[in-house]
Amino acid sequence: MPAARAAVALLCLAASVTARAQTAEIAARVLDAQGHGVADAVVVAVPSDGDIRLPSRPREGVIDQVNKEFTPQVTAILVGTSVTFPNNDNVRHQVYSFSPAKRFELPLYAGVPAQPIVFDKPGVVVLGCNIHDWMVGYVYVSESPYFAKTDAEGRALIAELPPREYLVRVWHPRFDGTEEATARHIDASRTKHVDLEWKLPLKPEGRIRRAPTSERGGRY
Ligand SMILES: [Cu+2]
Repeated sequence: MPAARAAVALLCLAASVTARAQTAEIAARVLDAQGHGVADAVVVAVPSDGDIRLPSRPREGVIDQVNKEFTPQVTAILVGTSVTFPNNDNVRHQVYSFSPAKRFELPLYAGVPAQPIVFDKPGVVVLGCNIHDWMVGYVYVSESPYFAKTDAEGRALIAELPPREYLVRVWHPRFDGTEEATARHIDASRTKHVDLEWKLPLKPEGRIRRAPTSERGGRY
């Protein structure tokens, strides 16, 4: 019965097109109090019913050390991601964190440490280096697979959201407030595109000054 088979095929095609068309996207914009775009903010959409399905494939990330800085300075990953910390400098680093979401220390090393660090709890992990006090990095460990980091203009896109309800939050290392206070509710089953904008008060940058450079005789 070719006609019946063709009808079934058409139905399947229609169903798959509908399923694909049903995903939504969030175009987020994060601004500071003066209205300038804020880079390195993490926008995360968490299903409101708390039913989070994590992808089963292994997840890997890299946080480099270049010119005695963490690169990138802010990294957003999904919970369960293994991260390696290659050292691209010709000095040794000793990377550590005291954050409750992940306490660890990589003994003084050069090159690529053998063991990656698995970030197995959601939260913010602040990175430091015991040798270079000014080195500060942040790992945002997301409980939800739907997240993105803002670009230099403060824009981030979260695409292919299944049609459900979400709470969308923002985090930034200098945000002067709680992540929970930024939460917005959206219903991705009713719309395909949502524009969200946040204006965040940011604390001034309070970075530790770098040690003298080697040209001036510093031993770092
Ligand atoms: Cu270091």
